[in-house]
Amino acid sequence: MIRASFTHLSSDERDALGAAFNHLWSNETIESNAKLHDDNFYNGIHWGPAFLPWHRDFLGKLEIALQKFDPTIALPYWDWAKPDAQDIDISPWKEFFGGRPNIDGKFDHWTYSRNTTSAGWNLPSLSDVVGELEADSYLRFRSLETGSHVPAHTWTGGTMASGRSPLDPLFYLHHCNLDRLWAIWQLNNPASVQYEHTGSLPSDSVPQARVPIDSEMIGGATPASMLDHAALGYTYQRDRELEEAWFAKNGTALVTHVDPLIA
Ligand SMILES: [Cu+2]
Repeated sequence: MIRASFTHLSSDERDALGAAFNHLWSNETIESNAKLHDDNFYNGIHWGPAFLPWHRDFLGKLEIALQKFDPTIALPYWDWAKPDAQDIDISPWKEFFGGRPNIDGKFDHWTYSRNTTSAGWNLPSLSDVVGELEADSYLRFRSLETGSHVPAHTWTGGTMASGRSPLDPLFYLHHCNLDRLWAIWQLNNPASVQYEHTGSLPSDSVPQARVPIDSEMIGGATPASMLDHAALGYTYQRDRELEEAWFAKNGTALVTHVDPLIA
């Protein structure tokens, strides 16, 4: 499956995605995701090395659940560094996610809330993303947990800024974009150590998130089993704007997708 940018979905694809998400709301998968995430918020899934592989596993399980309902679905990503993705009260965001008041979207009956304004937060820019992708080690790259990861939660506000953030469908598209950036970092740094639980960042405040590569994270997956996204059954769409922004700054090529034959 190829995970695409939300803004690139056709209206039929959006309808299918909305129906599948609503199925997971009805069967309480969304509620159990919110509970799992909230219960373990300070227990090994954030503020440490396991942040990226744990969320990759969490999204992978969600995507499989969506596909059980409709096998044609791939989880899309919220490419918040692009100008057409920085306002959720315009099309196609509004009619899907309901905008900030969560009205007239596909999830009006869900129980998440959002702030009425961005409260002064800005979503990351392409140049912020390029800067994060310049990291020369897993340790430095995973500092995006306190970088690009934060604004989509706080800019959206409400439920998204809480431990129960998986109650807002935007959560999954936001984390899908982070997962995509991790995949891009991996594709461009194949010679780097791909995961290390040693080494620390100032934000490493949860010892349980220092999961060794072959040990189980919350939910049972190991970091090792999460390192090859293509082996997990999905890839990402090519991102030419990001490639161009990288080239303009670094003068070298950035690979943004696995298969150069797939545009
Ligand atoms: Cu999280």
